[in-house]
Amino acid sequence: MGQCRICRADFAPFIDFGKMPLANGFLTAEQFAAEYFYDLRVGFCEHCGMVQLIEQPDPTQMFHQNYAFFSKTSTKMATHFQEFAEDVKSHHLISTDPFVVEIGSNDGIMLQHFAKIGIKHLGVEPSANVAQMAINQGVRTICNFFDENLACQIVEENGQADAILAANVMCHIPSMHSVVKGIKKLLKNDGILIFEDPYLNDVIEKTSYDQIYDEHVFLFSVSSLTYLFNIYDMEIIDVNPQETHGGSMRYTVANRGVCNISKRVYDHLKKEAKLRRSETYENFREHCERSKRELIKALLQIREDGKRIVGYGATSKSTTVINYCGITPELVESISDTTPIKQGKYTPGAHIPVRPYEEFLANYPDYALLFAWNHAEEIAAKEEKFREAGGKWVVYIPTVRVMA
Ligand code: DWN
Ligand code: SAH
Repeated sequence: MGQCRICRADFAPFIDFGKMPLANGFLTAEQFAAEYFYDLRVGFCEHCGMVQLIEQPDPTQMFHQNYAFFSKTSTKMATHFQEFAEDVKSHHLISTDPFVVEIGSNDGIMLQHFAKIGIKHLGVEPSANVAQMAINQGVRTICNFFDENLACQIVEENGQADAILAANVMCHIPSMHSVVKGIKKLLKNDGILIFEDPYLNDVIEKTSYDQIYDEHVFLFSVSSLTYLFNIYDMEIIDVNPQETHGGSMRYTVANRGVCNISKRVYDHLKKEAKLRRSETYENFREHCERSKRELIKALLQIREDGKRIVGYGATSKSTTVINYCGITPELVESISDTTPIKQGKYTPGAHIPVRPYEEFLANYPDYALLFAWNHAEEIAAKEEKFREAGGKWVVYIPTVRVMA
Protein backbone atom coordinates (compact mmCIF):
# COMPACT_ATOMS: atom_id res chain seq x y z
CA MET A 1 0.00 0.00 0.00
CA GLY A 2 1.04 3.59 -0.56
CA GLN A 3 -0.23 6.95 0.56
CA CYS A 4 -1.06 9.40 -2.22
CA ARG A 5 1.43 12.27 -2.32
CA ILE A 6 -1.36 14.58 -3.50
CA CYS A 7 -4.53 13.76 -1.52
CA ARG A 8 -3.18 11.41 1.21
CA ALA A 9 -5.63 8.62 0.35
CA ASP A 10 -4.32 5.04 0.54
CA PHE A 11 -3.78 3.26 -2.76
CA ALA A 12 -2.50 -0.12 -3.93
CA PRO A 13 0.07 -0.85 -6.64
CA PHE A 14 -1.26 -2.13 -9.98
CA ILE A 15 2.14 -3.20 -11.27
CA ASP A 16 5.37 -4.39 -9.69
CA PHE A 17 8.46 -4.19 -11.93
CA GLY A 18 10.62 -5.79 -9.23
CA LYS A 19 13.91 -4.62 -7.78
CA MET A 20 15.33 -1.71 -9.76
CA PRO A 21 18.60 0.20 -9.69
CA LEU A 22 18.76 3.98 -10.28
CA ALA A 23 17.81 4.66 -13.91
CA ASN A 24 20.82 6.93 -14.41
CA GLY A 25 23.09 4.99 -12.06
CA PHE A 26 25.71 4.11 -14.71
CA LEU A 27 28.60 2.57 -12.85
CA THR A 28 32.13 1.14 -12.98
CA ALA A 29 32.91 -2.54 -12.26
CA GLU A 30 34.31 -1.54 -8.83
CA GLN A 31 30.89 -0.15 -7.88
CA PHE A 32 28.86 -3.30 -8.71
CA ALA A 33 28.96 -4.74 -5.17
CA ALA A 34 27.50 -1.61 -3.55
CA GLU A 35 24.80 -0.95 -6.15
CA TYR A 36 21.54 0.49 -4.77
CA PHE A 37 18.15 -1.12 -5.51
CA TYR A 38 14.56 -0.23 -4.60
CA ASP A 39 11.12 -1.69 -5.44
CA LEU A 40 9.62 -0.17 -8.57
CA ARG A 41 5.86 -0.39 -8.00
CA VAL A 42 3.22 1.92 -9.42
CA GLY A 43 -0.29 2.71 -8.18
CA PHE A 44 -3.33 4.72 -9.15
CA CYS A 45 -5.05 6.82 -6.50
CA GLU A 46 -8.78 6.30 -7.03
CA HIS A 47 -9.55 9.44 -5.04
CA CYS A 48 -7.59 12.12 -6.96
CA GLY A 49 -6.55 10.12 -10.03
CA MET A 50 -2.79 10.55 -9.62
CA VAL A 51 -0.64 7.69 -10.93
CA GLN A 52 2.58 7.48 -8.96
CA LEU A 53 5.41 5.33 -7.63
CA ILE A 54 4.89 3.70 -4.24
CA GLU A 55 8.52 4.16 -3.29
CA GLN A 56 11.13 6.57 -4.65
CA PRO A 57 14.85 6.90 -3.86
CA ASP A 58 15.92 10.15 -2.19
CA PRO A 59 16.25 12.92 -4.83
CA THR A 60 19.87 13.60 -3.79
CA GLN A 61 20.74 10.04 -4.86
CA MET A 62 19.49 10.78 -8.36
CA PHE A 63 20.35 14.44 -8.97
CA HIS A 64 23.91 15.41 -8.12
CA GLN A 65 27.25 16.49 -9.57
CA ASN A 66 27.47 13.40 -11.80
CA TYR A 67 23.99 13.46 -13.33
CA ALA A 68 24.16 11.48 -16.57
CA PHE A 69 21.48 13.16 -18.69
CA PHE A 70 22.37 16.22 -20.75
CA SER A 71 19.39 17.70 -22.59
CA LYS A 72 21.41 18.91 -25.55
CA THR A 73 22.21 15.34 -26.72
CA SER A 74 19.20 15.52 -29.05
CA THR A 75 19.13 18.07 -31.86
CA LYS A 76 15.35 17.64 -32.19
CA MET A 77 14.93 18.53 -28.51
CA ALA A 78 17.15 21.59 -29.02
CA THR A 79 14.74 22.75 -31.74
CA HIS A 80 11.74 21.89 -29.58
CA PHE A 81 12.99 24.07 -26.72
CA GLN A 82 13.90 26.91 -29.05
CA GLU A 83 10.29 26.87 -30.29
CA PHE A 84 8.99 26.63 -26.71
CA ALA A 85 11.06 29.72 -25.79
CA GLU A 86 9.85 31.62 -28.89
CA ASP A 87 6.26 30.84 -27.99
CA VAL A 88 6.73 32.14 -24.43
CA LYS A 89 8.48 35.29 -25.66
CA SER A 90 5.81 36.16 -28.18
CA HIS A 91 2.70 35.31 -26.12
CA HIS A 92 3.46 35.54 -22.43
CA LEU A 93 6.09 38.21 -21.72
CA ILE A 94 4.10 41.40 -21.87
CA SER A 95 5.66 43.48 -19.07
CA THR A 96 8.52 45.88 -19.91
CA ASP A 97 11.25 44.04 -17.98
CA PRO A 98 10.01 40.44 -17.68
CA PHE A 99 11.56 37.78 -15.45
CA VAL A 100 11.52 34.10 -16.47
CA VAL A 101 12.35 31.20 -14.15
CA GLU A 102 12.91 27.65 -15.35
CA ILE A 103 12.74 24.69 -12.97
CA GLY A 104 15.03 21.81 -13.99
CA SER A 105 16.93 23.89 -16.55
CA ASN A 106 19.65 21.22 -17.02
CA ASP A 107 22.35 22.36 -19.48
CA GLY A 108 20.48 25.54 -20.43
CA ILE A 109 18.83 24.10 -23.54
CA MET A 110 15.79 26.39 -23.19
CA LEU A 111 16.94 29.35 -21.07
CA GLN A 112 19.83 30.13 -23.45
CA HIS A 113 17.23 31.60 -25.80
CA PHE A 114 16.23 34.15 -23.15
CA ALA A 115 19.81 34.76 -21.97
CA LYS A 116 21.18 35.60 -25.40
CA ILE A 117 18.70 38.44 -25.95
CA GLY A 118 19.14 39.83 -22.45
CA ILE A 119 15.84 38.76 -20.87
CA LYS A 120 16.09 38.52 -17.08
CA HIS A 121 16.07 34.80 -16.27
CA LEU A 122 17.05 32.21 -13.67
CA GLY A 123 17.45 28.45 -13.93
CA VAL A 124 16.97 26.17 -10.92
CA GLU A 125 18.98 23.00 -11.37
CA PRO A 126 20.22 20.72 -8.56
CA SER A 127 22.57 18.60 -10.70
CA ALA A 128 25.81 20.58 -10.46
CA ASN A 129 27.52 19.25 -13.59
CA VAL A 130 24.69 20.10 -15.98
CA ALA A 131 24.04 23.40 -14.14
CA GLN A 132 27.70 24.34 -14.65
CA MET A 133 27.38 23.73 -18.35
CA ALA A 134 24.49 26.21 -18.49
CA ILE A 135 26.42 28.77 -16.41
CA ASN A 136 29.40 28.44 -18.77
CA GLN A 137 27.11 29.49 -21.58
CA GLY A 138 25.86 32.59 -19.83
CA VAL A 139 22.65 31.13 -18.37
CA ARG A 140 22.09 32.37 -14.82
CA THR A 141 21.55 29.23 -12.75
CA ILE A 142 21.08 28.44 -9.08
CA CYS A 143 22.21 24.93 -8.16
CA ASN A 144 19.48 23.67 -5.86
CA PHE A 145 16.20 21.76 -5.64
CA PHE A 146 13.13 23.88 -6.28
CA ASP A 147 10.69 23.97 -3.36
CA GLU A 148 8.74 26.52 -1.33
CA ASN A 149 11.78 27.74 0.63
CA LEU A 150 13.88 28.25 -2.45
CA ALA A 151 10.99 30.09 -4.12
CA CYS A 152 10.91 32.57 -1.21
CA GLN A 153 14.66 33.09 -1.53
CA ILE A 154 14.35 33.72 -5.28
CA VAL A 155 11.59 36.30 -4.70
CA GLU A 156 13.70 38.09 -2.07
CA GLU A 157 16.70 38.28 -4.37
CA ASN A 158 15.01 38.81 -7.75
CA GLY A 159 11.36 39.72 -7.31
CA GLN A 160 8.42 37.76 -8.69
CA ALA A 161 8.37 36.03 -12.07
CA ASP A 162 6.21 36.71 -15.11
CA ALA A 163 6.61 33.15 -16.31
CA ILE A 164 7.74 29.91 -14.70
CA LEU A 165 8.72 27.18 -17.16
CA ALA A 166 9.45 23.51 -16.53
CA ALA A 167 9.99 20.60 -18.91
CA ASN A 168 10.23 17.00 -17.82
CA VAL A 169 10.84 17.93 -14.21
CA MET A 170 7.55 18.52 -12.39
CA CYS A 171 6.84 14.77 -12.57
CA HIS A 172 10.25 14.20 -10.94
CA ILE A 173 9.49 16.04 -7.68
CA PRO A 174 7.81 14.04 -4.91
CA SER A 175 6.96 17.07 -2.74
CA MET A 176 4.43 18.53 -5.18
CA HIS A 177 2.61 20.56 -2.51
CA SER A 178 5.81 22.41 -1.65
CA VAL A 179 6.47 22.96 -5.37
CA VAL A 180 3.02 24.43 -6.08
CA LYS A 181 3.14 26.59 -2.94
CA GLY A 182 6.54 27.84 -4.14
CA ILE A 183 5.22 28.54 -7.63
CA LYS A 184 2.28 30.43 -6.17
CA LYS A 185 4.68 32.69 -4.20
CA LEU A 186 7.16 33.13 -7.01
CA LEU A 187 4.63 33.97 -9.71
CA LYS A 188 3.16 37.44 -10.17
CA ASN A 189 -0.61 37.39 -9.69
CA ASP A 190 -1.14 37.53 -13.46
CA GLY A 191 1.92 35.39 -14.22
CA ILE A 192 1.87 32.09 -16.06
CA LEU A 193 3.23 28.60 -15.34
CA ILE A 194 3.94 26.48 -18.44
CA PHE A 195 5.23 22.96 -18.04
CA GLU A 196 5.31 19.70 -19.94
CA ASP A 197 5.77 16.10 -18.94
CA PRO A 198 5.15 12.63 -20.39
CA TYR A 199 1.39 12.22 -20.65
CA LEU A 200 -0.30 9.33 -18.84
CA ASN A 201 -2.66 8.59 -21.71
CA ASP A 202 0.25 8.12 -24.14
CA VAL A 203 1.99 5.76 -21.71
CA ILE A 204 -1.19 3.68 -21.39
CA GLU A 205 -2.01 3.66 -25.12
CA LYS A 206 1.54 2.88 -26.28
CA THR A 207 2.42 0.52 -23.42
CA SER A 208 5.46 2.76 -22.95
CA TYR A 209 6.06 1.37 -19.48
CA ASP A 210 9.70 2.46 -19.74
CA GLN A 211 8.56 6.00 -18.84
CA ILE A 212 8.24 4.52 -15.37
CA TYR A 213 11.48 4.71 -13.37
CA ASP A 214 12.82 6.26 -10.18
CA GLU A 215 13.00 9.85 -11.50
CA HIS A 216 9.41 9.81 -12.76
CA VAL A 217 7.53 9.72 -9.49
CA PHE A 218 4.28 10.83 -11.19
CA LEU A 219 2.54 10.16 -14.50
CA PHE A 220 0.33 13.22 -14.87
CA SER A 221 -3.05 13.63 -16.52
CA VAL A 222 -5.18 16.76 -16.95
CA SER A 223 -7.61 15.38 -14.35
CA SER A 224 -5.07 14.62 -11.63
CA LEU A 225 -3.35 17.99 -12.09
CA THR A 226 -6.69 19.78 -12.02
CA TYR A 227 -7.26 18.26 -8.58
CA LEU A 228 -3.82 19.45 -7.40
CA PHE A 229 -3.96 23.04 -8.72
CA ASN A 230 -7.51 23.47 -7.47
CA ILE A 231 -6.20 23.15 -3.89
CA TYR A 232 -4.09 26.27 -4.50
CA ASP A 233 -6.73 28.31 -6.28
CA MET A 234 -4.99 27.82 -9.59
CA GLU A 235 -6.38 26.37 -12.83
CA ILE A 236 -5.15 24.74 -16.01
CA ILE A 237 -6.12 27.23 -18.69
CA ASP A 238 -4.73 25.34 -21.69
CA VAL A 239 -3.30 21.98 -22.71
CA ASN A 240 -1.24 21.21 -25.82
CA PRO A 241 -0.21 17.67 -26.71
CA GLN A 242 3.46 17.33 -27.73
CA GLU A 243 5.20 14.53 -29.64
CA THR A 244 8.35 14.77 -27.53
CA HIS A 245 9.43 11.92 -25.25
CA GLY A 246 6.95 9.57 -26.85
CA GLY A 247 3.91 11.74 -26.12
CA SER A 248 3.85 14.61 -23.64
CA MET A 249 1.37 17.23 -22.54
CA ARG A 250 2.11 20.93 -22.14
CA TYR A 251 0.02 22.55 -19.40
CA THR A 252 -0.53 26.28 -19.02
CA VAL A 253 -1.60 27.24 -15.51
CA ALA A 254 -2.70 30.55 -13.97
CA ASN A 255 -4.25 31.86 -10.79
CA ARG A 256 -8.00 31.30 -10.78
CA GLY A 257 -10.00 33.82 -12.76
CA VAL A 258 -7.03 35.54 -14.40
CA CYS A 259 -7.40 33.91 -17.84
CA ASN A 260 -10.11 32.18 -19.84
CA ILE A 261 -10.02 28.40 -19.88
CA SER A 262 -9.55 26.89 -23.33
CA LYS A 263 -12.10 24.38 -24.64
CA ARG A 264 -9.18 21.96 -25.07
CA VAL A 265 -8.98 21.56 -21.29
CA TYR A 266 -12.62 20.43 -21.05
CA ASP A 267 -12.21 18.17 -24.08
CA HIS A 268 -9.25 16.43 -22.49
CA LEU A 269 -11.00 16.04 -19.17
CA LYS A 270 -13.79 14.24 -21.03
CA LYS A 271 -11.36 12.06 -22.99
CA GLU A 272 -9.66 11.05 -19.74
CA ALA A 273 -12.69 9.22 -18.33
CA LYS A 274 -10.96 5.89 -18.89
CA LEU A 275 -7.90 7.06 -16.92
CA ARG A 276 -10.12 7.23 -13.84
CA ARG A 277 -11.09 3.52 -14.04
CA SER A 278 -8.91 0.91 -12.35
CA GLU A 279 -9.45 -1.70 -15.09
CA THR A 280 -7.39 0.57 -17.41
CA TYR A 281 -4.40 -0.14 -15.21
CA GLU A 282 -5.13 -3.88 -14.97
CA ASN A 283 -5.11 -3.99 -18.78
CA PHE A 284 -1.92 -1.93 -18.88
CA ARG A 285 -0.21 -4.48 -16.62
CA GLU A 286 -1.21 -7.31 -18.97
CA HIS A 287 0.13 -5.35 -21.94
CA CYS A 288 3.45 -4.81 -20.13
CA GLU A 289 3.74 -8.52 -19.39
CA ARG A 290 3.04 -9.39 -23.02
CA SER A 291 5.58 -6.83 -24.25
CA LYS A 292 8.20 -8.34 -21.93
CA ARG A 293 7.55 -11.92 -23.18
CA GLU A 294 7.64 -10.88 -26.82
CA LEU A 295 10.79 -8.78 -26.52
CA ILE A 296 12.75 -11.54 -24.80
CA LYS A 297 11.51 -14.07 -27.36
CA ALA A 298 12.63 -11.85 -30.26
CA LEU A 299 16.07 -11.22 -28.74
CA LEU A 300 16.61 -14.92 -27.94
CA GLN A 301 15.70 -15.88 -31.51
CA ILE A 302 18.19 -13.39 -32.96
CA ARG A 303 20.95 -14.69 -30.69
CA GLU A 304 20.10 -18.33 -31.51
CA ASP A 305 20.58 -17.39 -35.16
CA GLY A 306 24.10 -16.28 -34.24
CA LYS A 307 23.52 -12.58 -34.85
CA ARG A 308 24.82 -9.62 -32.83
CA ILE A 309 22.57 -7.11 -31.01
CA VAL A 310 23.71 -3.70 -29.79
CA GLY A 311 21.45 -1.31 -27.87
CA TYR A 312 21.00 2.22 -29.24
CA GLY A 313 20.86 4.95 -26.56
CA ALA A 314 21.60 4.19 -22.90
CA THR A 315 18.42 6.00 -21.86
CA SER A 316 17.00 6.23 -18.36
CA LYS A 317 13.98 4.40 -19.76
CA SER A 318 16.12 1.46 -20.83
CA THR A 319 16.94 0.69 -17.19
CA THR A 320 13.32 -0.33 -16.63
CA VAL A 321 13.15 -2.38 -19.85
CA ILE A 322 16.48 -4.13 -19.30
CA ASN A 323 15.88 -5.05 -15.67
CA TYR A 324 12.17 -5.87 -15.95
CA CYS A 325 12.67 -8.06 -19.04
CA GLY A 326 15.90 -9.61 -17.76
CA ILE A 327 18.06 -8.50 -20.71
CA THR A 328 21.66 -9.58 -20.13
CA PRO A 329 25.01 -8.79 -21.83
CA GLU A 330 24.68 -12.24 -23.49
CA LEU A 331 21.63 -10.93 -25.37
CA VAL A 332 22.69 -7.31 -25.92
CA GLU A 333 26.48 -7.11 -26.05
CA SER A 334 26.72 -3.35 -25.48
CA ILE A 335 24.80 -0.09 -25.76
CA SER A 336 25.94 2.76 -27.96
CA ASP A 337 25.57 6.27 -26.50
CA THR A 338 26.86 9.72 -27.42
CA THR A 339 27.10 10.98 -23.80
CA PRO A 340 30.75 10.97 -22.60
CA ILE A 341 29.84 10.49 -18.89
CA LYS A 342 28.05 7.20 -19.69
CA GLN A 343 30.72 5.78 -22.00
CA GLY A 344 33.10 3.18 -20.54
CA LYS A 345 30.64 2.49 -17.72
CA TYR A 346 28.03 -0.25 -17.29
CA THR A 347 24.26 0.00 -17.29
CA PRO A 348 22.48 -0.05 -13.91
CA GLY A 349 21.50 -3.51 -12.71
CA ALA A 350 22.27 -5.68 -15.75
CA HIS A 351 25.77 -4.25 -16.26
CA ILE A 352 25.77 -4.07 -20.04
CA PRO A 353 28.80 -2.07 -21.27
CA VAL A 354 28.04 1.43 -22.59
CA ARG A 355 30.24 2.18 -25.59
CA PRO A 356 30.99 5.35 -27.58
CA TYR A 357 28.86 5.92 -30.66
CA GLU A 358 31.98 5.78 -32.85
CA GLU A 359 32.23 2.03 -32.11
CA PHE A 360 28.72 1.50 -33.44
CA LEU A 361 29.71 3.25 -36.67
CA ALA A 362 32.96 1.31 -36.99
CA ASN A 363 31.44 -2.12 -36.42
CA TYR A 364 27.73 -2.27 -37.19
CA PRO A 365 25.82 -5.02 -35.36
CA ASP A 366 23.21 -7.14 -37.20
CA TYR A 367 20.46 -5.67 -35.02
CA ALA A 368 20.16 -2.43 -33.05
CA LEU A 369 17.70 -2.42 -30.15
CA LEU A 370 16.19 1.08 -30.14
CA PHE A 371 16.14 2.17 -26.50
CA ALA A 372 15.97 5.87 -27.53
CA TRP A 373 12.69 5.19 -29.40
CA ASN A 374 11.39 8.66 -28.53
CA HIS A 375 14.08 10.05 -30.86
CA ALA A 376 13.30 7.52 -33.64
CA GLU A 377 12.84 10.10 -36.38
CA GLU A 378 16.13 11.86 -35.64
CA ILE A 379 17.97 8.51 -35.35
CA ALA A 380 16.48 6.93 -38.49
CA ALA A 381 17.64 9.94 -40.53
CA LYS A 382 21.12 9.71 -39.00
CA GLU A 383 21.45 5.93 -39.41
CA GLU A 384 20.45 5.53 -43.04
CA LYS A 385 23.84 3.85 -43.72
CA PHE A 386 23.23 1.22 -41.03
CA ARG A 387 20.01 0.24 -42.75
CA GLU A 388 21.66 0.26 -46.18
CA ALA A 389 24.35 -2.06 -44.81
CA GLY A 390 21.62 -4.58 -43.90
CA GLY A 391 21.22 -3.51 -40.26
CA LYS A 392 17.81 -4.11 -38.67
CA TRP A 393 16.07 -2.32 -35.82
CA VAL A 394 14.33 -4.05 -32.92
CA VAL A 395 11.65 -1.81 -31.44
CA TYR A 396 9.19 -2.47 -28.60
CA ILE A 397 6.98 0.62 -28.47
CA PRO A 398 4.07 0.41 -29.06
CA THR A 399 4.58 -3.31 -29.94
CA VAL A 400 7.59 -5.57 -30.33
CA ARG A 401 8.76 -5.85 -33.93
CA VAL A 402 11.84 -6.03 -36.15
CA MET A 403 12.23 -3.41 -38.87
CA ALA A 404 14.56 -3.84 -41.84
O1 DWN B 1 12.67 12.97 -18.03
C1 DWN B 1 13.81 12.83 -18.38
C2 DWN B 1 14.15 13.02 -19.80
C3 DWN B 1 13.85 14.40 -20.27
O2 DWN B 1 15.49 12.79 -20.07
C4 DWN B 1 14.90 12.53 -17.42
N1 DWN B 1 14.37 11.89 -16.26
C5 DWN B 1 16.04 11.74 -17.97
C6 DWN B 1 16.10 11.67 -19.47
O3 DWN B 1 15.44 10.48 -19.91
P1 DWN B 1 16.12 9.53 -20.99
O4 DWN B 1 17.50 9.21 -20.56
O5 DWN B 1 15.22 8.39 -21.22
O6 DWN B 1 16.14 10.55 -22.21
P2 DWN B 1 16.43 10.40 -23.73
O7 DWN B 1 16.40 11.75 -24.32
O8 DWN B 1 15.56 9.41 -24.37
O9 DWN B 1 17.94 9.86 -23.77
C7 DWN B 1 18.56 9.67 -24.95
C8 DWN B 1 19.90 8.96 -24.72
O10 DWN B 1 20.31 8.43 -25.96
C9 DWN B 1 21.00 9.89 -24.23
O11 DWN B 1 21.87 9.17 -23.38
C10 DWN B 1 21.71 10.26 -25.50
C11 DWN B 1 21.52 9.03 -26.36
N2 DWN B 1 21.42 9.33 -27.79
C12 DWN B 1 22.31 8.75 -28.65
O12 DWN B 1 23.22 8.00 -28.23
N3 DWN B 1 22.20 9.05 -29.98
C13 DWN B 1 20.41 10.13 -28.23
C14 DWN B 1 20.28 10.43 -29.56
C15 DWN B 1 19.18 11.31 -30.07
C16 DWN B 1 21.24 9.87 -30.48
O13 DWN B 1 21.17 10.09 -31.70
N1 SAH C 1 14.32 20.24 -18.63
C1 SAH C 1 15.30 19.36 -19.22
C2 SAH C 1 15.86 18.34 -18.21
C3 SAH C 1 14.95 17.23 -17.82
S1 SAH C 1 15.77 16.00 -16.82
C4 SAH C 1 14.73 18.64 -20.41
O1 SAH C 1 13.51 18.58 -20.57
O2 SAH C 1 15.51 18.09 -21.17
C5 SAH C 1 15.17 16.48 -15.21
C6 SAH C 1 16.00 17.61 -14.62
O3 SAH C 1 15.33 18.09 -13.46
C7 SAH C 1 17.38 17.20 -14.18
O4 SAH C 1 18.33 18.07 -14.76
C8 SAH C 1 17.33 17.27 -12.67
O5 SAH C 1 18.57 17.59 -12.06
C9 SAH C 1 16.28 18.34 -12.44
N2 SAH C 1 15.57 18.29 -11.14
C10 SAH C 1 15.22 17.23 -10.40
N3 SAH C 1 14.58 17.62 -9.26
C11 SAH C 1 14.50 18.97 -9.30
C12 SAH C 1 13.98 19.96 -8.44
N4 SAH C 1 13.39 19.66 -7.26
N5 SAH C 1 14.10 21.26 -8.80
C13 SAH C 1 14.69 21.61 -9.96
N6 SAH C 1 15.21 20.70 -10.82
C14 SAH C 1 15.13 19.40 -10.50
